[in-house]
Amino acid sequence: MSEIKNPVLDAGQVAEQNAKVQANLQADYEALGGVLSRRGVDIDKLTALAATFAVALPSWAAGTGGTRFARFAGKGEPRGVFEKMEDCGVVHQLTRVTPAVSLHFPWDKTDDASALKEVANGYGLGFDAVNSNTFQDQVGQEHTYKYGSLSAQSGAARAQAVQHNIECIELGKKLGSKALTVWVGDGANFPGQNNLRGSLERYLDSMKDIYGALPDDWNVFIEHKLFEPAFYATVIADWGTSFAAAQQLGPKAKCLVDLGHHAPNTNIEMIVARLAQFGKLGGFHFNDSKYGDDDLDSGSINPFQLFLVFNELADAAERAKSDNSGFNPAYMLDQSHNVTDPIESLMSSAVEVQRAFIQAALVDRNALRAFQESNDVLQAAQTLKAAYRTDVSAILATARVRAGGAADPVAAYRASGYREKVTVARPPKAGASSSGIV
Ligand code: RM4
Ligand code: MN
Ligand code: MN
Repeated sequence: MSEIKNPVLDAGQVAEQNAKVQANLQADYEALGGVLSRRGVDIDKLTALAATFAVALPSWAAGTGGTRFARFAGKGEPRGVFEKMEDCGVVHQLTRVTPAVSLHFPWDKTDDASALKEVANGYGLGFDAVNSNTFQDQVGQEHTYKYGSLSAQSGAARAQAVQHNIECIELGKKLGSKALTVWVGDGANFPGQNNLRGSLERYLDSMKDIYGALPDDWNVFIEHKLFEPAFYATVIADWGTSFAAAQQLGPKAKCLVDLGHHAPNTNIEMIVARLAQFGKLGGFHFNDSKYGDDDLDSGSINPFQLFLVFNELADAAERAKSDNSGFNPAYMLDQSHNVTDPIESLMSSAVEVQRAFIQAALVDRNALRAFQESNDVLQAAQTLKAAYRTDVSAILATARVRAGGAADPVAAYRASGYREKVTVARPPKAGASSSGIV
């Protein structure tokens, strides 16, 4: 992980906060170390593993989000991409698990990519997948996306959407990104509005043009979503369609799983297992959800589901290791913060995802396999629960402190007075791109 040459917050102050809780943390770590050693697990190895974990931040989540009804702006919101990077810098400085940002164009468009890269690097940040946006019209845009973008009936609208995606790749190349994520809201609100097969054919034709513009070492991630804004039929509604599209396009095309983009009760961990099995798992947008694309903080509603997703990822990683096939899905957050401070939500979500990663690493896979083989259903289920029930907070906090981060990121953030400071430094500016999801 690259070092933080230009920390946003005063490093001395973070260390001071850590010192206050160091004795308690040490005691918790030793106690947990004892529990784990009885299970044959070396706590320091797990802590070292925690330090390897990374999840990218969504630039659009640094501002306060909103709903279909309203947006209640927060104080000191970032007014452009440079200020978004500064906020992401805070998240990374305190958590040390978010060394990259996923940008969204044209919201984050800049004429000075090298300046952006330099500023980001100073905060220890690089760039993960870039996201295109053809789900809303932009000022001065020639053709509307009201009736679709990559799948629109209008050839001119389709060409414009393709062009925008190619432009995203160009911008991403300048920043060091290696992937483009494509989510389109295309679909129909009424039966009969679209020819269901024709829409997907047009989408695939457009995607072929985008695919053709990918550099050799890039991927394109296809993000499915069940519904919204198309309420009757969405073109890329599910992982099956996403998978078929990725197959048609070629090896650089993979599927992206946004946890909130499924019907309630969908078995998402099984989708993850299927995509991994067939080499098409590109990455994730982590968030949590109760009903739909709620974009709530990761692990806030259903942490067990998050754990089960990571359990499948651990299984896939183990298999890839044994056959040397390489397994490296992109981890990104995708959330909308309507009632919390976005920086606090991003920090706690990043830690929750890291927690699921470490809990999944605690699963005794040999025991699980043996219980599965002997059809000992109860003990197989208990093996997963034993890992899930383990409170690994002391491991995560120790990994953060060892890496220079905060034992308690939210407490350190509040003590820093950062929000108060940016509230003064960032008076609202007309036309500022504060938030993506409204
Ligand atoms: C969508 C989807 C995309 C994100 C937008 C802002 O629902 O999740 O990933 O780019 O929201
Ligand atoms: Mn998403
Ligand atoms: Mn979404």
